[in-house]
Amino acid sequence: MSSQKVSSKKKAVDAARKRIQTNRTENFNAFDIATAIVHGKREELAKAITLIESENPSDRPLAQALLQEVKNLASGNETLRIGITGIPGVGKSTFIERIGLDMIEEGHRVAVLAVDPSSKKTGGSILGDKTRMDELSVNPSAFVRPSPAAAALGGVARATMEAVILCEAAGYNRVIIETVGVGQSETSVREMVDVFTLLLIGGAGDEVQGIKRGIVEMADLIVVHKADGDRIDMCLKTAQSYRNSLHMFPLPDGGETVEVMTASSTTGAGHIEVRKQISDLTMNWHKSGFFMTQRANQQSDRMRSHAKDILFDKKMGDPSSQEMWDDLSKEMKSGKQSAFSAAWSWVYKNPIS
Ligand SMILES: Nc1nc2c(ncn2[C@@H]2O[C@H](COP(=O)(O)OP(=O)(O)O)[C@@H](O)[C@H]2O)c(=O)[nH]1
Ligand SMILES: [Mg+2]
Repeated sequence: MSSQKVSSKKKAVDAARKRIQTNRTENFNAFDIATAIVHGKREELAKAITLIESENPSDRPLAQALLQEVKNLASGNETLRIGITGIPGVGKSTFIERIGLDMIEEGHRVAVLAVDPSSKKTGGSILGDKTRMDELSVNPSAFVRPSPAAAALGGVARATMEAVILCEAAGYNRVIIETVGVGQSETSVREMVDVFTLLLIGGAGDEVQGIKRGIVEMADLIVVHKADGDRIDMCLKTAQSYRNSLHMFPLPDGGETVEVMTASSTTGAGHIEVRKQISDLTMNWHKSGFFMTQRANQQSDRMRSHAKDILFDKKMGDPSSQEMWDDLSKEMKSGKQSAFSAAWSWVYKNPIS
């Protein structure tokens, strides 16, 4: 190695060492919490998730420092993020409990998170009924976290994605996210998982299930659920009709056919097949490179959305901007300006010409 190269390498090492040292002193708490998380301390993980869910702006610097420390320390082992969606009552929680326990039996560690933007309104959470995940939530290889209480979907989605990162750093190599089927929440979960699974009820049409066509198109895998007892035939028929209609859709970006399967979480029927399909999809995506491409694209999208938030907050931080916001907002409400033109004027301090 030339002496020039040696000296530039030494400089890089010195710089890295200095960075670590400053992080240790300035963000001592973050470093300690991150270390505890990486060592699998559940209590610290739960506390850290509470911190990242906080809507208090003064908690953000520590939350960000913590996420950065976790990133520096985490092993980077392979993980899989699975999204489960479907209308309330379709059996998502029951399905997740069974698939979670089966994954643990296969040697995985499983974290379960929820995206439920309605939880603040109803005062509850979709995972609040722990009886449905009572076995999983006490399993030492599982971490079950109820929905964050943040009101706006944006806040819930950001907190959930950050919770995924923390759970993975804590060694949970399978992260399952449950979402209620209300409009935008599916889209935001789609953007944070590798495999997006839609649960359907046999015998009920799309309209009855409140399923929008767009959601069917987002799915990597469809499971007609509660296929047990006298519902089996109906579920098989529903599965067939979805298979027929999916022929008309283009293949998803990953290039793999969307399988429509039937399963019961009461009897366990179909669960082996569902797990196999999830692992086949993942394996094929790893081979084709789609797995990493999708994650990279998801990260770029998040960077963009963080940048939007940061820019907005930065501008709002200026008192004169805030005043202007209030004035424009009054004008808009009185019908003098459209929402777009008010926003434009606020950003450019000039009306649209
Ligand atoms: N027959 C049958 N009932 C189920 C199955 N899975 C869940 N259930 C029942 O469906 C109801 C709703 O389940 P839950 O998991 O809370 O649904 P979620 O709202 O989608 O999370 C509960 O009463 C479950 O016991 C299943 O595979 N077969
Ligand atoms: Mg549920």
